[in-house]
Amino acid sequence: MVTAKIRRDSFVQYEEAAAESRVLIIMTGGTICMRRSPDGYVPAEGFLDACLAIRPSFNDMSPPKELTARTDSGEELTLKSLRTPLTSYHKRIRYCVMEFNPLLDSSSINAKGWKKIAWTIYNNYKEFDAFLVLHGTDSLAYTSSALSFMLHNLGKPVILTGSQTPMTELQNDATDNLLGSLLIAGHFMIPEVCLFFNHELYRGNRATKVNATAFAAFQSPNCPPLATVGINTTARWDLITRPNAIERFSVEENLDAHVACLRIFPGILPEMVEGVLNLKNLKGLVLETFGAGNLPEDERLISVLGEACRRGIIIVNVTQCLTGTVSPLYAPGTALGRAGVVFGHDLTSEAALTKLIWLLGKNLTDTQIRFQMSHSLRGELTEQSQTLFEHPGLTPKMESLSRLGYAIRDGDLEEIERVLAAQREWLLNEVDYAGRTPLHHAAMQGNSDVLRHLLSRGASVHIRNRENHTPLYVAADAGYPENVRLLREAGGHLHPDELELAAMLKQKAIRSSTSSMSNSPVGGSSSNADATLKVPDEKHGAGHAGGSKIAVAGNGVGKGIDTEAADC
Ligand code: ASN
Repeated sequence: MVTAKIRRDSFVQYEEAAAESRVLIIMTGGTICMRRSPDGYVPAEGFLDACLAIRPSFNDMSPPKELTARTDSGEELTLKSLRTPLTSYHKRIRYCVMEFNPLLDSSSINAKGWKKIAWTIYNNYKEFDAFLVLHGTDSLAYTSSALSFMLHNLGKPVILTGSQTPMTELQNDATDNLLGSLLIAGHFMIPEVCLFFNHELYRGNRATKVNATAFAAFQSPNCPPLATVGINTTARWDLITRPNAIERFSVEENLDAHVACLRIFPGILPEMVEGVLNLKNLKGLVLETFGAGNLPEDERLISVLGEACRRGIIIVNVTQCLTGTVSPLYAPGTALGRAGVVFGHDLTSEAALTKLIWLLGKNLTDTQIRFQMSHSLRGELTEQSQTLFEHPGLTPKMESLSRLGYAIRDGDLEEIERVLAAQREWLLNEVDYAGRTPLHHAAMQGNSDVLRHLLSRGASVHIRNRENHTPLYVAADAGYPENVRLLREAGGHLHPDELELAAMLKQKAIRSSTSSMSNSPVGGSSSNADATLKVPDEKHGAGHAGGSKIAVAGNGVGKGIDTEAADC
């Protein structure tokens, strides 16, 4: 009896101790939130209460908590949050929904809407572990492509999803799409802009809508899914790209939408193409050609295109086919290349168009834009020489991970490189029994070269260990200022909860140092109260200068966290 009670109690404790990840759901509109009306489906407000609160898989019925979030313009909102039941990864996901006003059918979204989403993510980057963007399916692949370029040095998951039928309908795909993306966002550190649909997670700039009515509405024709949700969720860590510059997350919002897209068809006349190329202020054109990059053999057509290239219009050749790449395989394609048209390899039209809009906004020279258009910047195209890495025959993960652990401890950069060789960067996101990644280990030791090296290989600064701490907290707690500096430069930040914890530890330390002073015959202070470390204040989001000074003297909790006013 007693043993059973102890077992039950410790099980309850185990369940209660589960970590929570925080996800911000940004609702832009689309079918997922629509309701029937006499005029047909229209977007409707109140998604959290109408669609999520009533479903047990989205609501464990614990009392809703209020979370603070910021709009794209920085205005602070208090939002009701709900929590999922315990997941099979022993976590719960807490989320809230920020609704845009007005909610849009996605056929009306444009660059202004992309900026609004980008700044909403930026302004909430520190408070949430991941972001879900709910969006209509019609232009979903355009928005996910655009965001993949605009979100620079993204270190956290941003997943876009929507549905073909509203969540309020009995038979719908919205529930699965939303739950699947929420589970991936809450558990997997995939620091890319992704599109989730019908159990598959695609790189956002590789996806395209292929079906107007089926639930399997999207495909990623030239790049396998980054993750697949089934009984188990499997991620292709070998394909996932990560920022590898030691720089913070930022938004590149300058977009120049003076672009057009033209589909070549049999019998197209040169004057039609000329008409488009003479549009006022046109700066770029995505040319959807036949097969491997062909168009009708007509000298006038080539000369119209060549003349536009000489005027500085950037013309990008992509294929009308769903799969495959353009290349100078046939004479007309070669002629296009000679005329100055850029080969877009296997870019989707959505990715080509949005990449062009983004590059044109960056104040680059024509040569730079042409070069960048035909090279992969965010994994959006397959450069011809690139071979995709497959890893079925690897040595066991744990063996590599423990070799890496020893190399980090010993500061042996050569061994680290050997273990990470052959593109095994996926190892960087693996965790040990305490949920620590190699970066957590590196943060806890004094050789900052090791930390720098792992960061430059793409290690994420945002993964939390079992105690819910990122490498930055661990470095601060261990007392390594150089590690703290590097991690902050790479975009690491403290969560408001960690600041709260730091404040509580401070109180505890003050109490115990006061009592030890009164007990001490020489009136000393606690042993390592002076070994504090400066961590700039994280409490304020973008655009908030200043902050509080919370000095926490370590007292049995490492050397302590000291947060100090700084503009982050
Ligand atoms: N027209 C809708 C939209 O794109 C289609 C959908 O979401 N399934 O907003």
